[in-house]
Amino acid sequence: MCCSMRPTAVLLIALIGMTPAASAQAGPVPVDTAVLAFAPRVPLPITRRRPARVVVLLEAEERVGNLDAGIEYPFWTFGGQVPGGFLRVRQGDLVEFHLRNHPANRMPHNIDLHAVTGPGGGAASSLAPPGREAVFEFQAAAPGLYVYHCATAPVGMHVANGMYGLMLVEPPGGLRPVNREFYVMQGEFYTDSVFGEPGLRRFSMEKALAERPDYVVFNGEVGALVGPGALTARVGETVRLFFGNAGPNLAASVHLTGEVFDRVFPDGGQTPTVGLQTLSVPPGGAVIAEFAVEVPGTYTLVDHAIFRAFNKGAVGNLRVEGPANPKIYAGRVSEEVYLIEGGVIQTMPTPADSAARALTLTERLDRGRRVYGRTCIACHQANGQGVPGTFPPLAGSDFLNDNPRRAIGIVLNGLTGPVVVKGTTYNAVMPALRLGDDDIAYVLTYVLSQWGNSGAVVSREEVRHARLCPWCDASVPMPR
Ligand code: HEC
Ligand SMILES: [Cu+2]
Repeated sequence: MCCSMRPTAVLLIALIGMTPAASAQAGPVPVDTAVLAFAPRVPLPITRRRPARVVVLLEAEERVGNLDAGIEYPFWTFGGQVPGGFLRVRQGDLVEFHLRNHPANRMPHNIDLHAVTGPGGGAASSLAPPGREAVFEFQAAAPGLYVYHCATAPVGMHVANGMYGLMLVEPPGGLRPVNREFYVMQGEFYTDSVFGEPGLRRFSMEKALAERPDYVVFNGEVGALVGPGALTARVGETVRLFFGNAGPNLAASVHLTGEVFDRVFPDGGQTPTVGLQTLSVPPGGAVIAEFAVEVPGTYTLVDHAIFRAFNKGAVGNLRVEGPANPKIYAGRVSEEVYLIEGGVIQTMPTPADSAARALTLTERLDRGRRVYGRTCIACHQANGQGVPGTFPPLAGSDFLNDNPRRAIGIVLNGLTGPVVVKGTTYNAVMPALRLGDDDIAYVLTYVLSQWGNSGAVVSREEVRHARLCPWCDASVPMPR
């Protein structure tokens, strides 16, 4: 639920007045129009050199959006996106905060800003039922980077559904200039299904209580910072990352592969630490990390609690372009992005799931492409070309095309021991994959339709048959 929908959605912050001390020096009251930027964007630095009254309009909006391709979730948001708009003010500003609750919403909402000194961070003063607006004022007294979030009961559910964002209070002199600034926020999603299952998902209280998210993502969506969403910079530039962790449960271990964070302000505070590798960011915490990029290539931002990265979504990319820098790094420059592997790898198959409606061949191929993209691609690669010596190719595989039904057993039960594909012997392990009958039929039909393969079609009946009667085909191993 990110940048694609409303990349530059803008909320107004108007300067409508000045503190007495400021207006003494001021002349005519300046009218400033600033924006609450949406991730990964950050509002421009404050150039004002004195405090002001800043009016903020932020609207709570409940809306269905994408948690991943083909996977929807009923998000609750600040400003229509997850994370909510990034608010940037200056130390000493008086913030007049208007929280609106969209009339089409069903829930009351409020806001707790960690930058606020006062009860509940503003929560009690800002509670608004659908169709109402609450207004309160506070002084941005202490510089730093702060999380804000909804704090309406059940609090955890409002946070888990996406109601959070970051607020930066700049010190009077501003932050030191950099070339790029990015806004990234980590959050968990607890659903009524498993990672990668298409459809409209719902919040699972059971999993939230058990602290077992299906998704851990950056900026509200699997892949928000991958491919066209990747962060970009050029060799020689300096980058500042504003990283927040919404939780609601898990501490983040923020790491950027191939980079050292030069200057870090732990918990968004005032004293920098130099030369860090992995940043601990608690739920409800944030960090400012600055670094120079010296070598071109694709860098990967992860939660280094690594299953969250490769299997639950917490991966993003920073693409650095520019001339090579052999003094610092002389190896091959990687252009490859890390791929999400998903959570379906298991040792034992589960019973068939049955999605009823018969799909057209085009629909089945489309489903198959998705299953491939979240399951097989991690090993067999984007165009089925495999990895020499490790993962056999599916593209033009004589082994596959000679006996497509044998492949059903391979996906169901895994494969180990020597296998000859296009004249080369592979001897590795493919784990059994926890996929339903339909998905296995779709993915094999898809694979067989691609990359010079035979075009054979695999039906769910054949898959069911193979599952129920694995010994019917001697090439399929017996289940344990
Ligand atoms: C974790 C890595 C991994 C994943 C994920 C994976 N495979 Fe494999 N696959 C392998 C390995 C390794 C082999 C070779 C096993 C051996 O040497 O016995 C293999 C072999 C095969 C073969 C037979 C050899 C060939 O090239 O024709 C087929 C067919 C196949 N996989 C299909 C799939 C499909 C379809 C998926 C997704 C639903 C999938 N695999 C997911 C690792 C994987
Ligand atoms: Cu709320």
